[in-house]
Amino acid sequence: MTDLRIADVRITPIAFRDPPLLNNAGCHQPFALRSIIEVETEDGVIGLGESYGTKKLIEAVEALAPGLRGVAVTDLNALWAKARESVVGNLTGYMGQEALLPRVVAAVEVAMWDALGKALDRPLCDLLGGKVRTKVPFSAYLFYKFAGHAGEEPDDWGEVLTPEQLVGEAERFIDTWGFEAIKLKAGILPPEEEIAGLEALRARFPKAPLRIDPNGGWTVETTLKYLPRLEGLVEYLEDPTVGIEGNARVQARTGIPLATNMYVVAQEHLPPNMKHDAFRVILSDHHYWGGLKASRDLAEICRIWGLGLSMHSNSHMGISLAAMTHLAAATPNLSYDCDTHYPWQTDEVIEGGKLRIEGGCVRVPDGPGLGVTLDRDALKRLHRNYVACGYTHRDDETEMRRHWPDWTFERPKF
Ligand code: GKR
Ligand code: MG
Repeated sequence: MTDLRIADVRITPIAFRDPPLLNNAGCHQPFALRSIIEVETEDGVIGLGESYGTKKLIEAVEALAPGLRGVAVTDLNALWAKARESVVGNLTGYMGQEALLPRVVAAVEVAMWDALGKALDRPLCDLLGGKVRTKVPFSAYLFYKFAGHAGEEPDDWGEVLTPEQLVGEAERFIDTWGFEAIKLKAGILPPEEEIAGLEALRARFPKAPLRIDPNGGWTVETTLKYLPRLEGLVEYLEDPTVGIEGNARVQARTGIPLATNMYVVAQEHLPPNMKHDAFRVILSDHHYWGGLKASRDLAEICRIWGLGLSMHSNSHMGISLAAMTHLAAATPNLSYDCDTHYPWQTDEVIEGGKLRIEGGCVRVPDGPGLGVTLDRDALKRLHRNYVACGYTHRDDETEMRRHWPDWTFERPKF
């Protein structure tokens, strides 16, 4: 075997339809952005990755790409070193280099792993430590939503703003995909209404593990006020309020584990988190933790320090889902069902269409590497969407005001 050196790195931005889902930052726009990364070796093996579709990320990967020529696909140290030079040297802006660097590394790193797996004819989970499970459980990710995008006809989910509508959404999720755990995205309606929604879900699904995620939308005082109704109702409470210290004040008053994908998002946040005992569950995400190797390292840190581990998501396609599934399959101490937005997306960029979710689980794809192949016609079509929609970043706040003109972003809000 050759030493699998990189000949070329390409990134293609794409956009796909996304429903008007609500969160503390506003409303999803009609199109979600993503990018598809290809790492091609000198032997012509092509590894795939998927990441964010923001202009900053795309420009950063494009700036890094030429410097990766000749680097072995196994050389993650070289990837980090070159990314550190490239990102620090060339980019500043709203997304600080600390946040951008691990995102840029992750975007390319997954494609390097995929190329290695394809060259060795081994599935990725074998290279990440070995498969401890053949299928990975995901949760039903419920959102409040508008009936349709501003100025458009209602979509086939319709409006979800009341407990009854929420139960209807959950029924469809569970009937179609068989999920067991249920997550509710919160921080939009007054907490009283959202907790009533959660209680309605409990009444309809007495055994389902439940979670609620206000994305820092509640004050400490509001969270403390509602703790008695959440005790015994949720398996974890995700980012109820703002910051490590604010959440530590909540954690000190409850046995419900607090979980985060907002305030422990890099290794340097772990020591203050342990010091303050803010979050007892980390929602990992290889897209911003620096890739699959860094996420395996994070899992080890969680194991050593006795933290629970679950997985965060954003709107995504099947390449990300395949990477999340391989990572989860190779992570022994994954203690909760993972998040995924995948059911909300109707489009796909891989051959064969959408990956199947059955019994709430995704089977680890067969085949080498990630086990998925790029559908080049779909890639072209979704790239045309990207050009046509003209977005350069996600803007939930502006989108929200198309529906509720007086709405303002506040965190905490309630
Ligand atoms: O898609 O609106 C959304 C979510 O709110 C997403 O942006 C979050 O990053 O799913 C995420 C979360 O768990 O916080
Ligand atoms: Mg969250």
